[in-house]
Amino acid sequence: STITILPELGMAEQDFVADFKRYYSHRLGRDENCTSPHYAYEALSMAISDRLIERWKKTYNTYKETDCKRAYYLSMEFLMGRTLSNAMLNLGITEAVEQAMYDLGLEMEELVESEPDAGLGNGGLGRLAACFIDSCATLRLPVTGYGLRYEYGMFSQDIINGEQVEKPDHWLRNGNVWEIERPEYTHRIKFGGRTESHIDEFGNKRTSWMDTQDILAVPYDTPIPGYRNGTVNTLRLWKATATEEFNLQEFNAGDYAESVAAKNTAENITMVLYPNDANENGKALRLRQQYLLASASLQDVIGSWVGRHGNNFSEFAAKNTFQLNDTHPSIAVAELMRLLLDVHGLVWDDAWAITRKTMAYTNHTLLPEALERWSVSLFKQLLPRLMEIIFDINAHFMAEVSAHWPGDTDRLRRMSIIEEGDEQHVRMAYLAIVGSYSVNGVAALHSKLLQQGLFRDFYEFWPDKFNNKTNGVTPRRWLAACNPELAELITATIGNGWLTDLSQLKKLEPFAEDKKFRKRWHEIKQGAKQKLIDYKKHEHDVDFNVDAIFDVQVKRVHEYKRQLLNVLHVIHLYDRIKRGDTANWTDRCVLIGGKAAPGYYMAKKIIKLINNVSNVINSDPDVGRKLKLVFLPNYRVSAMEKICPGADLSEQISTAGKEASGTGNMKFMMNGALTIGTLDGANIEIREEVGDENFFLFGLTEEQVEEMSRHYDPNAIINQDEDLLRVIKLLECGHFNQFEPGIFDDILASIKSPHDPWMTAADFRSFIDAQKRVEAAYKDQDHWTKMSILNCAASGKFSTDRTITDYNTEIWKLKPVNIDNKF
Ligand code: 26V
Repeated sequence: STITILPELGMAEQDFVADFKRYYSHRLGRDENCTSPHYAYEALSMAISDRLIERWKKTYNTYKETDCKRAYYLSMEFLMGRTLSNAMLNLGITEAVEQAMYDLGLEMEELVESEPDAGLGNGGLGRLAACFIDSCATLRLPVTGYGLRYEYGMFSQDIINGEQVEKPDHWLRNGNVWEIERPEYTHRIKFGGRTESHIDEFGNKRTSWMDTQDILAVPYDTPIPGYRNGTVNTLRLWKATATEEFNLQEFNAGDYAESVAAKNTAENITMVLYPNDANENGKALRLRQQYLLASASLQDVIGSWVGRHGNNFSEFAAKNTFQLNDTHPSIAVAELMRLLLDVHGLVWDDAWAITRKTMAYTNHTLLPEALERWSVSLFKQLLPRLMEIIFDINAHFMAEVSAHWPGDTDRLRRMSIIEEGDEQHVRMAYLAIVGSYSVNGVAALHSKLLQQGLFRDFYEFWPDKFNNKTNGVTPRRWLAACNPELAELITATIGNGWLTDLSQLKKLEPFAEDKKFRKRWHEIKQGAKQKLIDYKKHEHDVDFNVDAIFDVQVKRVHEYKRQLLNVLHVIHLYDRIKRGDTANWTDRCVLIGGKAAPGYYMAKKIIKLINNVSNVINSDPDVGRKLKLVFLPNYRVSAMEKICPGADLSEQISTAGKEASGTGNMKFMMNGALTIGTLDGANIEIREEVGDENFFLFGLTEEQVEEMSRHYDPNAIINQDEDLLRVIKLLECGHFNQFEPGIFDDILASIKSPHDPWMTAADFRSFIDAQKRVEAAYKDQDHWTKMSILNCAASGKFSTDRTITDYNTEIWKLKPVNIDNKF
């Protein structure tokens, strides 16, 4: 055969194939008798990973040599999903590799599908971290992600008898070819023990933290390639291990089993991701996780600082900045103080000045139940030295506040990092604000509400600290990789500049008027819908209809996100069919997916309701093709990659003021879905970008929600709305739970409660009306396609390249670093 040179691979296809074969047969020990695609996936990933390593080392060394300012993204969650396709895309070798695999008789899709998701996150916050580090590498910014290497990621969701059943996600069972263990960068982490103080030779108080039970944090690094630019950044995840394989003392005393068991206690710390995106209050293990992340990451950065500068920290803040992904890693504020004071001998004022110039904090939620508070007694027991430092920080801070507002004791009480009460608590958000130079929200409305509500006192004190950074998503994964047909059409139309400058999608706008272009756009959308059907067919016994509106809501299940409102609309449509009110009907297929926190009773009830309603509707011959409702089990990153290209309508229907930003809304928009949504989070900015005529707006505004909550009367609303009354009556008479009496009573009660914070009944009518506008619009397919194109064309703002550029110019102030290389 002839030699095919694949320039993108930097080598001949034959050589790449030889690498693949060598890994497959020699490293993995498989041959043609092996039927599992997993090993071919592994061999291929190893061959590709080889192509990243040189660039990775080069990037690492360049950062070191140029001594550039660097940023560290501290996050308890990195919801990475799969790596293979993304690595190929960013290296620019997708087609070459596909060709090579094809020539070997292997089905690329099968290999890609055999990679497990790295589900090391709950939802929006974790996925945002993953998109951020992709954009940092693409923008050539020297940014390292620091997180935890959970042995078990986000649970896998089964639906049994309509209910969520959680299964542990042992994602590392078959190894992880993308990571490299680096035991040489292990750090020691202290827990427990006690402190002792003395006065040093210069009259400064010095404290030792002693008699601690230590564990080790071992880093595992994953390469993060930029988009075709030679940069390969690092995601460093910590695994907890025991200090010594065998505790010799106990071993010699004959307690062999005890000493091995101690290893277990240590390794438990990074065993499992907490699967809650709201309250998990007071769990000691969670605090241990947080401290491990903060301490190991800071020791890592300070360790290399000291290696170069010794104990001279005068330039530390100028060269290093830490972005805290919510309050989860905010104990880093106190840990940096401890390291500077106790380990490196700085005095308080110097250490504090450095800390305050080094830390930056992002808030991701206004929900009070998600705001972290730790009981002082637990804190003291687990981290006595850190607790002392927090009290000291607070004392200094309280003095600052009283100097500014003398005699205002109420303000002192309100702003104190320590909340008084039956039991004292540490308010982690306040620690983060006091200890950092930047505080940001994740969408314009959210940032405004932080300033006027939750953090009002702090905003008054330090207005300049506060800023907004509207979220985004990476267009590589969320358009180029997940929707190659659409990406190809876009590139053929406007060139490929959009991949690194998403604002160029604007150039698509005039093509909305081009009939041929619209036809192609529509074909691609229909193709994506068909693919989604094919992918779901084997799981669901449902007769999908590719011409129906694909109406999609996928996200964590939470009352504020109002999956319930969505179901009420579906029940209303069903009711219309049953009573024969189907003139001018538009067929609709409603897809809902998402996980509930295992302890979240109402969220689990909502999942059960969706499944029960789905069973009734989908099996009713009167309904037929007019309406389908499907619950998509085990929603995760790799599922969204298949779902978002096939969506017509994106449901973003949270109660106004409750969704900080949303990012699923952006993925759908980029893929040409239209949004039905409230004036909440980034929806507001999406609507601003695309124009009201291309967006289905409904619902109360945040102010109206606030106002109405003072005299909310859902029963009056229900009684005055015949359609809603009928829906409620269908639920009340047990139409969807004939053999399970009473199971939806709590849901009904929540809708009817004057204290329902989510105001589901209040927005029902407006939602139904907006859905009617959707149906009318969908009838004119050509016009719908126009709007679909305009949505994609207007999505440029929602690239994390823009978000990260904003973080960098306004907060981090890093210079891009060019990695020159010969590859
Ligand atoms: C809180 C907790 C509490 C303790 C247990 C574990 C845990 C895990 C996560 C959280 C906070 C979740 C906050 C969150 O995910 N916020 C979402 O952030 C997205 C990215 O900024 C944003 O788009 C969503 O609107 C917001 O809900």
